Amino acid sequence: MKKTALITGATSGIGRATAHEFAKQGIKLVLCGRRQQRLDSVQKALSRETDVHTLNFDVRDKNATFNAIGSLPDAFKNIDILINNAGNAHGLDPIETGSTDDWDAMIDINVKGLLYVSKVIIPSMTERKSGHIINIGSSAGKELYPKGNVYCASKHAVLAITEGMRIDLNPYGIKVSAINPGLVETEFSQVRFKGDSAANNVYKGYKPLQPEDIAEVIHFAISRPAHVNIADVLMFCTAQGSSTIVKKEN
Ligand code: NDP
Ligand code: 8X3
Repeated sequence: MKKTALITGATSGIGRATAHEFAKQGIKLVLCGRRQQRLDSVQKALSRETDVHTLNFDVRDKNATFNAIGSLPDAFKNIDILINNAGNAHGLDPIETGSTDDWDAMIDINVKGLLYVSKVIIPSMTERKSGHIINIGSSAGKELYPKGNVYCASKHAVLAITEGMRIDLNPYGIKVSAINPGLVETEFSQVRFKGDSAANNVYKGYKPLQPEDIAEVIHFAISRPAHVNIADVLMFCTAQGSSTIVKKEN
């Protein structure tokens, strides 16, 4: 039987590339995001390859998240694979001048949003004693960098939650993985810098990871045999040595 995957943040970047990768493999898709036009266009692009259902909700809104996922039609409601990908950075400021609105956004989306989505889906996995949850963490979840403070904290939390899930869901045979990329060329920096031109320089002078690179590794993780769980992956582009070391051409 075809597996069903729910991907948050499927309107852009890593989530959208993962939707394309999964569609190639015939995996049924529940694609989530807030931008309806994007959801419609991804659905249109992939419907020839697989069955696609879209859900428009903001992961910060607990009730909207519960209602949207709770409304899934029978054909899509048994989620086998959950990709907790929705997330972003807001601002790059030292702790003493950081904006509390930015802090709220990162904690609410990257941490609480991931928990809300998981909260609705986990019961159907524990009931069926199967499932795979992949949380998209970051190299920022393993290593701090200057001005990364709250974004890094949110991704450290994602890694702690991933380990906690793996321990608590162990009796049910549910796989839990974290995929942690370094610099990936997506809309991430446009969001972080709020459209400021600083975003344009982030991926210049070297070849960053592409969203498809992450999607391939996510697909590798979900396609291992039943006894294998890829628990944690750290991915950098070749030019990146650490969060603060990137070899750039002049
Ligand atoms: P993008 O900005 O390209 O994609 C972010 C996705 O998250 C969009 O589809 C967006 O959809 C969705 N999203 C954002 N906020 C919300 C919200 N409040 N409710 C619902 N959906 C939301 O960035 P990436 O693809 O790069 O980011 C995906 C994940 O990868 C994030 O968790 C990020 O932290 C992580 N990551 C990114 C790296 C990078 O360098 N790019 C490196 C390491 C990790 P919409 O706006 O339609 O709601
Ligand atoms: C995104 C990678 O280095 O911009 O999580 O934090 S970084």
